[in-house]
Amino acid sequence: MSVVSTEINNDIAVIIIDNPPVNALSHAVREGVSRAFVDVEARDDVRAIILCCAGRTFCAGADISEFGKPPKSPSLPELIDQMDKINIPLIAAIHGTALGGGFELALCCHYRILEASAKVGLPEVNLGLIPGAGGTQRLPRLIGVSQALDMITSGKPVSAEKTLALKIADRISQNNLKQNAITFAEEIIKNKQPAKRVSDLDIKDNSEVFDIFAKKIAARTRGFLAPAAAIEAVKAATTLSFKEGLMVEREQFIKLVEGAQSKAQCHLFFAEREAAKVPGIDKNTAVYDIGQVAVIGGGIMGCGIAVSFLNKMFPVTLLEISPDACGAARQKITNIYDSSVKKGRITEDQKEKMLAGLILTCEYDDIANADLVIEAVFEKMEIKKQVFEKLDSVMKPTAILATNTSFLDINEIASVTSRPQNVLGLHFFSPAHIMPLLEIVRTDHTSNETLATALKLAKMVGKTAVISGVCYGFIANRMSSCYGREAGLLLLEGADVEQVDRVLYEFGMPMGMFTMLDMAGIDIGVMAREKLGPELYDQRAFAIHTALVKDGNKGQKTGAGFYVYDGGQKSLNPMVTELAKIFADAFQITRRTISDKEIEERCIFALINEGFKIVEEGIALRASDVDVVYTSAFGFPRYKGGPLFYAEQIGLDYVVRKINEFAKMHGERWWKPSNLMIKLATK
Ligand code: 3H9
Repeated sequence: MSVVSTEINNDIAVIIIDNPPVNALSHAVREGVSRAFVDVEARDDVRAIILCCAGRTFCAGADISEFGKPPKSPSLPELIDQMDKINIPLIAAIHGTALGGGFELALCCHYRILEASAKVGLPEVNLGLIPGAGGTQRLPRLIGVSQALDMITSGKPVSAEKTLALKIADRISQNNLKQNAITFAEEIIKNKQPAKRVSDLDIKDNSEVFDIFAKKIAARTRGFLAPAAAIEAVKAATTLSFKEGLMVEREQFIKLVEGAQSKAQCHLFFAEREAAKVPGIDKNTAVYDIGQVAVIGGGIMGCGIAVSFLNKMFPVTLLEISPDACGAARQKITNIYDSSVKKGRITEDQKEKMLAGLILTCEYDDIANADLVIEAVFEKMEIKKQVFEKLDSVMKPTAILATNTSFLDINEIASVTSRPQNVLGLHFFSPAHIMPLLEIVRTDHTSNETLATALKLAKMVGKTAVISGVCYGFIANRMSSCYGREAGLLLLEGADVEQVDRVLYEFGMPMGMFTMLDMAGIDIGVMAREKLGPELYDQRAFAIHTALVKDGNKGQKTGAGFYVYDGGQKSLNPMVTELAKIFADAFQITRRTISDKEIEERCIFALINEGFKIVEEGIALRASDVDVVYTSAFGFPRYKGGPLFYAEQIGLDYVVRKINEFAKMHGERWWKPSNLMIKLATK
């Protein structure tokens, strides 16, 4: 069956793209649309052409899986060039999302009608690219340079309502898009409205805007090449002819699509979707209906989790131990919403609607009918077991019992229930209502139905789900503790806090290790390690942390940690250098000058090695899942594709060689290379 068809309705041709699931502009689609235009233009009875899509959405852009393969004509720019020469009025009828090349097709049409729920956008920056089929030249002509820069460099889609205000849309369709598009076309024909090309519109030279805009987005886009390239291309739209501007756009696009960043970001695009695919679970696996959600514990995590569900209009009952604790939890949740209103993310009305779904209680009986309960109480096995015993006795038989534990053995937690098949980990990251990752931890007994329900739920609440097996720290925190261990050891060996932080920041992490610890509170890790046996961590690496906390230096919240915070000024805490010398002596570590390269490789290769071990042990289903976890949970630079993708790019044989060197220098306890990595390196 052809992916493009044409219907003739009197003097209106309707070209329909039908390439499930998202009408990506594959070669077959481009060829089909191109031929359809030729055929329609050859007729003498067609006076308007509608371009629309079947299925759930308008085109979601170029077919990303074709990037890196030999180009096949007609390319998208060739197709759009062909469309720009058509003199019959062209109308794009948009439902779902018109993204990237899909939106560029619509921008090349002369008129646009959008379904009220539709969105349009140019998300190419998320793939390390810029729009490559005229988007950087047409959009600023249509909506002005500032708005276009915003849309192109943020990649965020805009609503139909906004497209009307921006004059991207000529009309909004409340229902029956196709019929409304035909009515619109009839009006255009009747009024003899011309073929209104965006490429013919004037554009104002706005030279002063670009530098200001580049500065405004500098922090957010640090390290990414695409946003600066997008600014260059839009600038060309203001200084050059349309045709010359297209050439600048093309040049930038090709440079990016052939570069490492785009390959890394496209890897993550597919990895994030692959992560939700679990062998043995498919669309036929039964899922439980989740209507009511309960959360146990109104701390920061519990409240953030509650907000994640309230945001999607799930009724949530939050259980706390006393009326005072209930009041405090309600206040925390209200504060989160107040801050969202203040930032303009939601309206007061939306806040009220979401908060209306919240019930606070101290009685387990009040949550007995919930379909899902997520426990977020103190991180102590005895307490968690008590909670799960209670949940097992009160919750309805089909309820899913989830724990938000970051480290504890969920098999052990599940063992106190009579329904271990319904127990799993739902590990959110703080702040839970903002961070995109959800680690779904499968125990030895979690049923496929429970897992499939969790995967579906993750999608419903807008989280990127990754499945992890049970191990200490699961995927994210197990990797992170290796990274933290090396940073801590480096301090004893002679590096200073600022050097380690600078190197990691320059590598592309959002902040250095010690800045992060100061922000989060050093005491959290110190408390967690108190319960661990020495076999699970390197006491030397965290000796400074413990000593700092003992002295009341817990980080930013106490005015001092690894740094001292004085009226907004941050400086190195001299105590840390002293402690480093004392502990180096105590552990017989010789202090030396440490190069930036060693700091980077010690911290990053520790992550990589642990990541491969996690795959080797079957804790993660695949290497790309590890990449998704570390980019989503800890800000590993997306333009490097995640730790394991990055390792492949720099050469696995090199990484193995360095790890062997580290093993010789520092012992095999932490530096035994993963067998899987060795195997892959010698392939
Ligand atoms: C571009 O357009 C460049 C041009 O400027 C210039 C060219 C010269 N290609 O996300 P979902 C697959 S760059 C190929 O789960 P949803 C996806 O992998 C492109 N495949 O659905 C998945 O496959 P599977 C700019 C694609 O409903 C399936 O479709 N466009 C593409 O949650 C369902 O996807 C973008 O960056 C694609 N373009 O969300 C938009 N898109 O089932 C990227 C999706 O085997 N797409 N697939 O795992 C999206 O943002 C979301 O997919 C969308 C739907 C919002 C559309």
